[in-house]
Amino acid sequence: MNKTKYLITSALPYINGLPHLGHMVGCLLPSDVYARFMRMQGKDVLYICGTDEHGTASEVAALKAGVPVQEYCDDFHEQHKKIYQAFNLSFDYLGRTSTEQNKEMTYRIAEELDKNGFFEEKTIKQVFSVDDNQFLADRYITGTCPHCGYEKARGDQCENCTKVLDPTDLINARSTISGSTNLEVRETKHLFIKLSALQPKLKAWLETKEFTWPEVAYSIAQKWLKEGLQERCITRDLKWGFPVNKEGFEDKVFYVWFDAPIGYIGITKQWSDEKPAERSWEDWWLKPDDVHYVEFMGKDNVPYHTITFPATLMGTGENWKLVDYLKGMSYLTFNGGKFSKSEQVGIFCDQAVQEFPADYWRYWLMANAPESSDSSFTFEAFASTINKDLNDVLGNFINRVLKMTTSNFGQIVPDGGVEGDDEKALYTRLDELIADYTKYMNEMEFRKALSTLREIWVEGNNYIARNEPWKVVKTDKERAAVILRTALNMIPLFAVLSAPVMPETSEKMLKLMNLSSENLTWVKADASDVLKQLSVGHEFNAPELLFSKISAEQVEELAIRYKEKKEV
Ligand code: B3M
Ligand code: ZN
Repeated sequence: MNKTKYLITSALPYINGLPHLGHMVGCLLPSDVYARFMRMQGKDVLYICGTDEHGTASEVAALKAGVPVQEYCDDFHEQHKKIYQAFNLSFDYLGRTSTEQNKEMTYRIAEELDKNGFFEEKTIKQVFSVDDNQFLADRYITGTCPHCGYEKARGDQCENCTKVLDPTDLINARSTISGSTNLEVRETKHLFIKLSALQPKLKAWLETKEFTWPEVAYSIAQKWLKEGLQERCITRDLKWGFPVNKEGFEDKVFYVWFDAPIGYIGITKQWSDEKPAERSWEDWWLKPDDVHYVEFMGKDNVPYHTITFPATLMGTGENWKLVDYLKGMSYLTFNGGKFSKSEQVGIFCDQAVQEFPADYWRYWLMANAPESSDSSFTFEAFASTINKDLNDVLGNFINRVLKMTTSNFGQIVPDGGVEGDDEKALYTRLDELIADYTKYMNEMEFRKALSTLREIWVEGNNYIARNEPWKVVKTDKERAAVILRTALNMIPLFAVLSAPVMPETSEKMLKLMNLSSENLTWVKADASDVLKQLSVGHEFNAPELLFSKISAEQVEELAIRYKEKKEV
């Protein structure tokens, strides 16, 4: 693939409430790591995210908070932004789905679909709450999932089995607004997108992804196709949303899942409107040939991104950019159970960065990313990884090398000696590992990538342990200079390789070595060259601890405070 423009999107988190670690690892963080990696590879990256603001989720939340929904969204957009900054997410633009730009894109796409005959008007039966005097769309209705029996399924989707639902499917339905069960079924007219008419085109396109997409993404899409695509209702009887731009539907709004993915385009337009010097949004969305588009999301969002959104774009007949690679993630559980906003179980991202530096979370979450299956967070596992990988392996290596060099040669890269067989063996080993690491990052195999990164750090420690410079220096100062010089050169190498995952730590490592962290580029040369880049006599700074350990007492206390364990 020789495309150089990389369009990268993270699923747009719902604005209601704040994201927890599950959201962070489900789309935000892996997309950031990938975007950083691609930029370091010299690719032309546009990395887009935003808040998903329409729909009943935000209306319900605003209602509970007792504020107008617009105000609620303005406030929470800022809160989301702060959290993403604290996690060092490097979006080129963090936009919103409720903007004029997104309205313009939504209208444009809807008009084309309509013109091409992919809309159908239907009078349907919807649940109406007599006590609330309104139709209960999507999350305004709660009940038991007819597929899996989950009792808190919402009208649009069951979060337990991920099946997409219709509000009338629910058993024992009740109003989310008032709890009322005084519900009636009434008739109302809506717009549907004829997915069935788009099925052949969609199927042909999806088949080209068979061996390239992760299993979780491809199989979900296939399952939908096999079941046969139904018409999907894309309008709602609500106030909050984009009013439908079609005669006879002025009192309805578009369904949130219609305008949310269009939001990727609307947000790109927001970005290009604010930064006129940059290329226009059309370069990324309407001239697809030189763009490679990668989407990140949790598995529950996969049907919308493999079926409904591509079909929507295809139906316009315009040459829209469709996703090339879809990274679908499984779930992160909290001590084996669900993270829950409503029950306040789990760790929310704003709390997380108050407990530990962002890089601890970034490293742990990526090393344990729920890729092929769910993974579970526990404070014990978290502490163990931080203590072993970051403190004992990486931190300890850097600290020892800087200290040993300082006490024997001063705070400079020492001169003398020539490298021997052990250095050559090290170069070979590092070349192999770096090639693997780069490959895994390119393939977005994050768990494998991170375990390889760790192996690279381990090589540093092994090299020191094998060569014992603290002993050698007493008898052969030239040899000790070679060993420490080689080890010192590993610090900037490790900083570069760690940068996509731990940007702050990488910067600190480079600062220790008096090197700039601006515009870092990926390792291109062989280790034999890379490990000679620091010139003899180059000064470095006094070591400072990069990480600190998490004690067993801390783990115990955190587990109780975050309700991982019951207090005894
Ligand atoms: N807001 C669901 C979520 O936050 C939804 C994603 C939209 S992506 C266009 O998980
Ligand atoms: Zn279910």
